[in-house]
Amino acid sequence: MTERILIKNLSAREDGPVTVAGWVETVRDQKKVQFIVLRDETGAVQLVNPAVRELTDENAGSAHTLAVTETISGLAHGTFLSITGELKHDERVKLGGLEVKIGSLEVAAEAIPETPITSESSLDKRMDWRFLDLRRPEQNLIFRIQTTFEHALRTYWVENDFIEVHTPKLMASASESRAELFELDYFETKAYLAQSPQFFKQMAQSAGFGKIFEIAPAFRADPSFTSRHSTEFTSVDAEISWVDSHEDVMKLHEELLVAGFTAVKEKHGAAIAELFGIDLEVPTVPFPRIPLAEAKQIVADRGYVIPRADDDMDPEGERQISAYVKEKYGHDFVFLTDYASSIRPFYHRRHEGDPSLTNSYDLIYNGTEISTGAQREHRIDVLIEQARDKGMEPEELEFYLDFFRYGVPPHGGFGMGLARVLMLMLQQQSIREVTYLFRGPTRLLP
Ligand code: AMO
Repeated sequence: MTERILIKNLSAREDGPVTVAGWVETVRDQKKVQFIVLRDETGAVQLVNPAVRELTDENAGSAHTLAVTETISGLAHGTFLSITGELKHDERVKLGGLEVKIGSLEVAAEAIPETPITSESSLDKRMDWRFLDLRRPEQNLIFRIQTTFEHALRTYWVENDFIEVHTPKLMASASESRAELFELDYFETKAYLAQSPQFFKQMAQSAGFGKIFEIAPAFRADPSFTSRHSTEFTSVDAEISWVDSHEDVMKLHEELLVAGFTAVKEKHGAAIAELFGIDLEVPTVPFPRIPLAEAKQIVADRGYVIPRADDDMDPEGERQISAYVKEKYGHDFVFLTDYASSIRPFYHRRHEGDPSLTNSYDLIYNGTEISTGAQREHRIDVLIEQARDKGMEPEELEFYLDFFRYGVPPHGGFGMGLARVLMLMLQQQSIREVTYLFRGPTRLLP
């Protein structure tokens, strides 16, 4: 293992010998001196080499230095190298106030000189060369933030007695709807890629697990090319027993988000401000809650009429209601609640006195949906009736209905798109920017 010092730790070290390793960001090859900006996963540092261009009588012992100079002259952008040299703090150096004078240099992996992408390249082109695109500090930060965010959620869950489950992604039936379903050959039969862990989250309630979570891939055969859809995404899911209504699920949801945002702000707040120009806000609880019907009215009063009146909020409606909530409550989040049964899946519990409405919500963050949650229907006879009502044959759902035949306590939960949270948190234009490797209708590579 190369003994190396992370570049971010150099500033705290005293002047003296160090080894650093990373890839070449720039080379300035001047007549008398050469500069390399070397980057690793934590930062960038200037390396300097007094150029020895030819061997003379005076520098007869400098064959090694001559070789280093020649190597640097031939370095391509992106080449991985490690160097050992002398660290020197010098406030005149713009980059971090320090530089390392190269003693020895080892090229670990050469890059070909043609750079396929530049800062001007299109998003699609950058996706073609994602591994190079990911070398940018902004990209590196995104995945550090994702790590911190997920860790904070897990810490919350572990401290609150949740069990982590890993549910299968190969299924015998659809989990959300027959639309947007990937079907594949599975030996003598067909299988489907899980659109959500929905049924297995609910199964855990019958298994007596009480509170569970999962962070895992979900698949949707969605042919659209929007900035917020992918055919494979990471779904953050939780499900808990003994809820009285969707209100209990919303409480859990907002507490979790506060835990996640607090951790991200603490650890990366300064870097987010520096690289994205954003002063990240940790949301306050409770998040505003607005019944969907009321939200549509608010949006209509602002002059935007959702094209199909009985439909879900559309993207423009989501932007409008978020703008309203920001103006009125100064909040970036809003729960839209009590969706119509007609636009919700059969497993959502309906209102006691009004079965046209459900105990459900969507969570909107800065103008875009990041999550759906609900109390579930746990009474088998009502559940079967609701499935029929949606044109489903209970026979197709036997394995699922069996959970309820043996008892499932009242429960509820939510599913949240991880990339959507990151995209909106960091004000990115597309989930492609915050997805390690995006999958869409025309993208299966790299
Ligand atoms: P829903 O279908 O609304 O609900 O999905 C939950 C959340 O997952 C994210 N999401 C997506 N992200 C990227 N690309 C997609 N194609 C995509 N589709 C969904 C969104 C969305 O809000 N079983 C329910 C959840 C539950 O009730 O527990 C479900 O899957 O952020």
